[in-house]
Amino acid sequence: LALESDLRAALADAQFELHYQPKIGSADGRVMGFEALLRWNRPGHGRVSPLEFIPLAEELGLLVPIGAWVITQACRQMAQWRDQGLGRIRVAVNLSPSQLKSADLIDGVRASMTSHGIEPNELEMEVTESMMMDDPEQAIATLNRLRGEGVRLSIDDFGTGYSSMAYLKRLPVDTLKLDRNFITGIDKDTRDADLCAGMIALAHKLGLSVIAEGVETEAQRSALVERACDVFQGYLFSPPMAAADVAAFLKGKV
Ligand code: G
Ligand code: G
Ligand code: NA
Ligand code: MN
Repeated sequence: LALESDLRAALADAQFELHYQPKIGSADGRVMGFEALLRWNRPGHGRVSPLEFIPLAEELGLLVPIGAWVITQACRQMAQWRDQGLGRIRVAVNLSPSQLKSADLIDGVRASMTSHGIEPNELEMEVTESMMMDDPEQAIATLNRLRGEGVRLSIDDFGTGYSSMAYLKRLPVDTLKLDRNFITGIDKDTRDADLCAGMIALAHKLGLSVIAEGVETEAQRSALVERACDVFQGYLFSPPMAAADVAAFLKGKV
């Protein structure tokens, strides 16, 4: 397959890039950090969305080395922003199931953080509930080790996974990210609104903060403020942007 051989060459040929989507504090509109989202500049095809290549990359075993690059690149970028005087900016990267199982994960994370002077709680990782399914004990052990390295953790796509509640009390996470599916109808559908309110109250009881993903409208934003959601992410504030645009974005916020 052309896609497969192209994907195998992409890492060595430096065709990957991270884009960054801001996370905005609900109380004051402050930028709390960014989520790093992978982009592939495939020769002859333009920019390819991860939806089109992540499943194949995972199947081919390429997401371990690609994911390691993502972690290193995020740390390098944080160091660059810091050295440019933008301050310490928190960045969250997405972890794949194979990465969570990889024996090299912890050492790689520690090496990336050390060589770029990343402090505890600056780097964040987003994991999904479905990543717990194969071997929950192993996954929880790895998450605890990541936490021990000073990595913040959040549960991505919360509420869509299998057996969410069972793991909530055992996962060493800081944040729940409410899946976009609950946010879409929050200003119109009372069931979505009640689900969000319930999940937010539950998270707060457990000492976790809550991010709403996919916030696109002012009506959704205010429905979420009313239900005490802590942080927002979505096109209402900004789509994911190139690293070079982050400085201007932050300037526009002050
Ligand atoms: O912007 P968006 O199209 O970027 O992302 C689509 C999907 O790809 C999302 O589910 C997102 O979590 C996933 N994704 C984006 N970047 C990465 C990455 O670096 N690693 C992994 N494992 N998934 C990613
Ligand atoms: O699975 P994960 O939550 O990491 O996926 C993030 C995905 O959501 C990325 O593809 C990102 O580009 C996309 N995204 C971010 N903000 C919005 C939004 O406001 N609306 C929609 N429809 N997608 C969004
Ligand atoms: Na994510
Ligand atoms: Mn998500």
